[in-house]
Amino acid sequence: MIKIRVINGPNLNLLGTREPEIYGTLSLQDIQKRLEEEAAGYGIELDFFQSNHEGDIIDKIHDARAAGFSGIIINPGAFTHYSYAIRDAISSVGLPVIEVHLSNLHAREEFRSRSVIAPVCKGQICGLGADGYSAALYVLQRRLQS
Ligand code: CA2
Repeated sequence: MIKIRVINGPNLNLLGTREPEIYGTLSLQDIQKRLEEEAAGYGIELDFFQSNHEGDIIDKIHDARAAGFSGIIINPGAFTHYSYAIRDAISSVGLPVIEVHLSNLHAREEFRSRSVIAPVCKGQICGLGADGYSAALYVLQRRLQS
């Protein structure tokens, strides 16, 4: 069975508690449940992870290949804009990675429109709320199952 790892970065554990106009009303647990249902429909196993710590996120990326994952969906949170360490981990893992953001990075503060992660990913989805995760899962399963 194909396995996909979903990694969420700092502060995303607070989803659904504040700033619903930017991030929507779903909690991270809601998003996880939805994605797990969709993954089950595709016959895919999902590992859903959130951390506020850069090193823990890097460890999950490093470990993904050995643990049998075929692809990664990542919302690196604010690390998106400055973590060369996460970027290096992604470029060394040798798995397809899709970057997802709930909000439209290009409609916000200028610093958010730059991702240091996007160049080492297959693609970036932003501004579509929780549907962005579903879109990333759809694309990965389509590519991995063909
Ligand atoms: O739009 C996204 O998904 C972001 O990755 C979310 C990050 C932000 O730093 C990125 O620029 C874009 C922040 C997530 C913080 O989420 C909160 C949700 C509710 C209350 C407080 C924070």
